Amino acid sequence: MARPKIALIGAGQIGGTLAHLAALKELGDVVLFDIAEGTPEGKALDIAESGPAGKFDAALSGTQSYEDIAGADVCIVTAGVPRKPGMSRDDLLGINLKVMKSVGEGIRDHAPNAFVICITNPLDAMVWALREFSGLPYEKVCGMAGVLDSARFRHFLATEFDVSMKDVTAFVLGGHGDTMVPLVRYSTVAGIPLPDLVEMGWTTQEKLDAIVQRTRDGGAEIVGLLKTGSAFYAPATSAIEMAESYLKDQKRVLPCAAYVDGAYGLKGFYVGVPTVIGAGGVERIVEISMNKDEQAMFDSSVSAVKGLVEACKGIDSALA
Ligand code: A3D
Repeated sequence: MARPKIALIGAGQIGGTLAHLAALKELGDVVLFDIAEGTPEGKALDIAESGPAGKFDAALSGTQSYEDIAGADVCIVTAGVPRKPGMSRDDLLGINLKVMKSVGEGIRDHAPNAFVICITNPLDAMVWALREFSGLPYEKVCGMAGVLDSARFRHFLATEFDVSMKDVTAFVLGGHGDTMVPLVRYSTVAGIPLPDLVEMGWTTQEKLDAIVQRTRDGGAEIVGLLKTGSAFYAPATSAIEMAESYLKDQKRVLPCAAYVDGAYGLKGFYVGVPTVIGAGGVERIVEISMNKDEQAMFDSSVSAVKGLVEACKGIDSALA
């Protein structure tokens, strides 16, 4: 059987890391697409040359032509511009919306059967736009943010408790932005919810609150340290986890930006919710119950996402 084909649209910091991880994990052959001439070709060749020492079999190529993504099983989209210090994700809206138009049309024309994972910011609005421009089924287009935000939360918790991150589960819902909702009640160490761990004296409520805030600010913390560009190792690893679940029909329960059509009483846009990702794409949205405070945080996150989608619709008519 032929290897799956993975098209990476955008060969920048995240795109290059995605290509390396996909090759190391032998998820399939990789095509890197970018408008910057030489960048995708150079990264593809460099990673291909690491194959003998890295002990993987995967074909890698770089291109400026959408024809080369033909028949892709998975497309991961990072094309666009990342944040600079002092910028919010939302500042990227206008410029990256134009990019989503060309990328969406490229995928529509050449890889209409692909499972598409958007990473470009502002995430919840860009994945909505990408779906609109590509016209692909809603369940085949989703956004990566929740896996990353939850991974950051898990990392901070594992460090605080001095336990393996493998035993820490955590849920972060809502939009990928300052209003994201780390759900403390649904986050556990080996099944023990965080509030119980506070009672057991493993940490204090103050420390837990600080970890929640650090998770919300996780992207900005890296932007501040790097000074040019934003995080790329953890975002790429998170998207690869989603792609792998699709390609291997693992049916992992992963938080991602999914299209809501009635779930959580919401309709008509993308927002971060727990999902099941398998061969059908986003096969299911898991509806958890929220208490009053959690619901209020989720509602405010949803209204921030809706505002961005409305702003896109305004610019979108100008792009038409
Ligand atoms: P960067 O290294 O700048 O790569 C972006 C690439 O996109 C560059 O190589 C550009 O040449 C290319 N590009 C620009 N326009 C086009 C186009 N029209 N078609 C094809 N390629 C194009 O950025 P990055 O890889 O660090 O980040 C990529 C995106 O991911 C940014 O929008 C970030 O804000 C976003 N991001 C999202 C998360 C989430 O958790 C959602 C995390 C980190 C970064």
